[in-house]
Amino acid sequence: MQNIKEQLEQALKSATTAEQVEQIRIDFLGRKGSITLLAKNADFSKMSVDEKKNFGRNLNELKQFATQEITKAAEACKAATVHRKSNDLDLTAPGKGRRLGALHPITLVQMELEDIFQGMGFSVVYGPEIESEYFCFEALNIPHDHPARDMQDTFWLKNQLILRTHTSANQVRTLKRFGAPIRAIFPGRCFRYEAIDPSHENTFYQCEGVVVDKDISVANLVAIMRVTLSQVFKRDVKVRLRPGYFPFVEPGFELDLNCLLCGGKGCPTCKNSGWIELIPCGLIHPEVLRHGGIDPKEYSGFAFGVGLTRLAMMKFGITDIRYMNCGDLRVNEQFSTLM
Ligand code: FA5
Repeated sequence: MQNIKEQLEQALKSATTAEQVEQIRIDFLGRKGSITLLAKNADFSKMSVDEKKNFGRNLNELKQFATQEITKAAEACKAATVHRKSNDLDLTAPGKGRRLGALHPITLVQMELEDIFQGMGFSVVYGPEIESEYFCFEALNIPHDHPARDMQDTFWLKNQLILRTHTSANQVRTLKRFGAPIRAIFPGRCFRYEAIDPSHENTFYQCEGVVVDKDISVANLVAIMRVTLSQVFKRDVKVRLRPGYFPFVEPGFELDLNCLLCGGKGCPTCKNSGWIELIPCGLIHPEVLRHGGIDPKEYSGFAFGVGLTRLAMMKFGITDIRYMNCGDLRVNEQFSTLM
């Protein structure tokens, strides 16, 4: 018994894991363990009464000792494991479970435009993406035989509604709702049934703007555009107007930006012209004002339609429009820190 006790103490000293302690329990107290076999193999017939008593008492003490020591060792192993695990936990390590997204480059530019225009007293108004033919075309003086109303250019829904092809659809809605005088921008998503290439998408963003007040002229339009673009590109910019045709403005223009890359000398980006076509605009057609419930004899106004997607591409140097809708977070992550 003394031998077995010493063997047990030795074994427990070198055990470091709960599994090793469990094996020791099996080796000593299990069905075939050395302590269990002591009792099974004892030849009581050859023992005196006193020897039997002694044997029984010593065996019980050994069992108790073994049980106690093994339990102690098992608890010590358990505590050591918890301690080891909590030591592995580094509360200062950066989180790795959740990945935060980033704002889309178009959203960044939209938010910037909203700030700039709000600073000039404009309201921001959002219109519906699903529109009626009336607001998208008819109220804007776009006749029935105009190609924009063709199935080839417009997504028609089954209920005769359409996906708006431009944010100009919100002009008459807003004039009807708020009346004159008004300064407002309408940023939003537009849809055209177009073949996709590096500069054309079927789903893109525009930011429309209108100002209606007394004595509004082309000079006001140019001033607002120049201030806005200077703030967007964070430097003084030059702009020019060329004639352009849109049925809902008269006169209509294409506003060009002096090329920021070559300073107007001519480069591949501006196709050697020194100018980049940027914002279609013009004075609001009297017919459109009338649809909006505004008397064109009393009020005049201007409207413009910035291609927000293309503006974001210019601002961030994105060369292919297809990155914009690809849904890959790696695209977004590159721009959120640049503003
Ligand atoms: C219009 O949509 C007019 N509603 C703009 C306007 C507003 C004129 C107010 C006058 C007064 P346009 O079709 O040119 O015009 O589009 C305006 C801008 O939207 C373009 O300059 C371009 O930047 C952007 N755009 C048009 N089609 C696409 C497309 N498929 N993909 C990406 N951007 C586009």
